[in-house]
Amino acid sequence: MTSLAQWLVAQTDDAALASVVTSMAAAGAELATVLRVAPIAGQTGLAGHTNVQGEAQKALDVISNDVVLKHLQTNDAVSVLISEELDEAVHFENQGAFIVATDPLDGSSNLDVNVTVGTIFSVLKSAGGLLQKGRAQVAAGYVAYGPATSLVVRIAGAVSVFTLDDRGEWVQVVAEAKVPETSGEFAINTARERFWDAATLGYVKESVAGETGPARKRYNMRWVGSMVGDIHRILMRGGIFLYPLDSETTGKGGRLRLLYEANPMAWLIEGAGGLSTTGRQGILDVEPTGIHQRVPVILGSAEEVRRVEAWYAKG
Ligand code: P6P
Repeated sequence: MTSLAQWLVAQTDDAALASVVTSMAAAGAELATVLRVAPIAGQTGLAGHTNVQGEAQKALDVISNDVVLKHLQTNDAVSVLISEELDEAVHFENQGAFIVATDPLDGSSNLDVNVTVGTIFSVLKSAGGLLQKGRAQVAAGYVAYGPATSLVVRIAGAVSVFTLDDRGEWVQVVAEAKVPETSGEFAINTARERFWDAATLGYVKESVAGETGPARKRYNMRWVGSMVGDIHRILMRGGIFLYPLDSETTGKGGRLRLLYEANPMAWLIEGAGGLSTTGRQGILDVEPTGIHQRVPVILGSAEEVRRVEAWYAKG
């Protein structure tokens, strides 16, 4: 079985870039051990609790951010950390060649009910500055803390999947992940239907119509409520994830964050043969205006994304 270290050597001759992925993988492995026993330690996804010792409870979001920060600030290849948990970017003293943008614990509201959560990361060259289009990414990945702990990462081309073994080592389980071109599964929070635009409504109604509608195939719906959980399912067996702009999120630009949720996930999905769009343009082509900018996110199996794009093209 190929190890992460062996895979990295084959993927890039840039040892500094490889070390950034190694640092994020190490942070993920450490977080897996924390999350696995969090309920016993009296830790949940919510701040304000006191743990079994009656100590002030740090939210696991903050703990996760601290773990990522610890692993990156000791890596000379990293110059800046952008994190969902930090209002401002953290500029490290060294002049590392790379910037890391991360959501240290995406979906943390699911921790109380033991549903898959994840750590998402995006790697950019420091020379390009904090606000670069997603297409400029040089690496991206996520750790999914589920029944197994999975690391999904892309550097040069292929998207590879690793599983954390019982020795704490990452073992490759999929050399080149491929998002199936077609799918009969869509992921959207249907409770938001009253806020949807015509394109989203049209696509979902077509899908729900199944064999009786223009799609002429049966669909199923899945919504984990944790982006990493939904995206991993789509990466492994196809589907489409939609968090579109709607009448409630339009003032904020969307729900999900561009730099450390939409861009890394879009780069991974496209690297595995899928597509991504905001509905109006490719996610990876969005010109960032701020480190916590939000965007609409539609990504997954190419055929399904094209159907959504066709609805948007109708205007
Ligand atoms: P909703 C989790 O809070 C998150 O940011 C993503 O991980 C997830 O896909 C989405 O929000 C869930 O949103 O509106 O269904 O709670």
